Amino acid sequence: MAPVKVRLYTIPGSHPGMAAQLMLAHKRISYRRKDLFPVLSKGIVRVLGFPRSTVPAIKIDGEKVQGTRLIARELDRLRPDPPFFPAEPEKRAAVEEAERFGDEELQHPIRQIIWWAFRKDKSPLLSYSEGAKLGVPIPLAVKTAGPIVALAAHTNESTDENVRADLEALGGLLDRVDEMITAGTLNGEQLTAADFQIAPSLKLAMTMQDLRPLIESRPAGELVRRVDPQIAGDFPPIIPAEWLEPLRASAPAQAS
Ligand SMILES: N[C@@H](CCC(=O)N[C@@H](CS)C(=O)NCC(=O)O)C(=O)O
Repeated sequence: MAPVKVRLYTIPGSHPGMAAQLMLAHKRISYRRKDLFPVLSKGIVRVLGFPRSTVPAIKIDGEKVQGTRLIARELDRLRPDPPFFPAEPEKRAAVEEAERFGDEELQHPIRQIIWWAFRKDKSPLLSYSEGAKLGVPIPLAVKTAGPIVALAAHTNESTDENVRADLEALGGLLDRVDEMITAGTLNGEQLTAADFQIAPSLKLAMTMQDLRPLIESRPAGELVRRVDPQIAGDFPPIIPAEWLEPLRASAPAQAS
């Protein structure tokens, strides 16, 4: 296998960024990681020549690949073993649908909720920056993060109204994850691109003390423990109790 030179551009704590790191590790591809500041990342990845403004973005031997789903396919092409998708067409279609769900339906509400929380309270930011390589002292970066947090919350439309709606819908999204686990599409014998897509979103949500107990006891929590996305952070309770009511009500009954 010819060695490849891989450079990953991400943001500390980014859940899709963690998906890319998990996929690279699964394929045993070594890479150099460049952490970017949220919001500023948008301009930087464009200046680097990527077609869109999002991370993860990777350069593989100079070739630019952006977005978790494209990255999964490119890594699978480069290193077919272990595969990210089942060979059997029906099973592959189910995994691809799970991966799409993770990317298009689960990823963004979690992003909106976490930026909403940081806008209310920046003090937990330091815990999320563990291991970050931003090129400046992390305590300084955190201290001066106010405008970046405000902009990130604004561009992600992390309004009270949207976050309340996200929390109302979250129980249904978690049910979908649990169903896909029960069906063997997620957390099956071999981990797939869908597991690597979904587990980091769940993990980021579980950094919030408000959400952690409502996820960790589900099958979704088992998936997170197995995949073990390295997203640091601990957010003390901040979500109004009434906003959590629908999610609490939708939680599966605990076995006694
Ligand atoms: N859903 C895409 C995009 C990921 C995404 O939106 N990443 C965020 C950070 S978590 C970002 O780069 N936001 C900047 C922007 O929206 O321009 C993927 O899975 O690659």
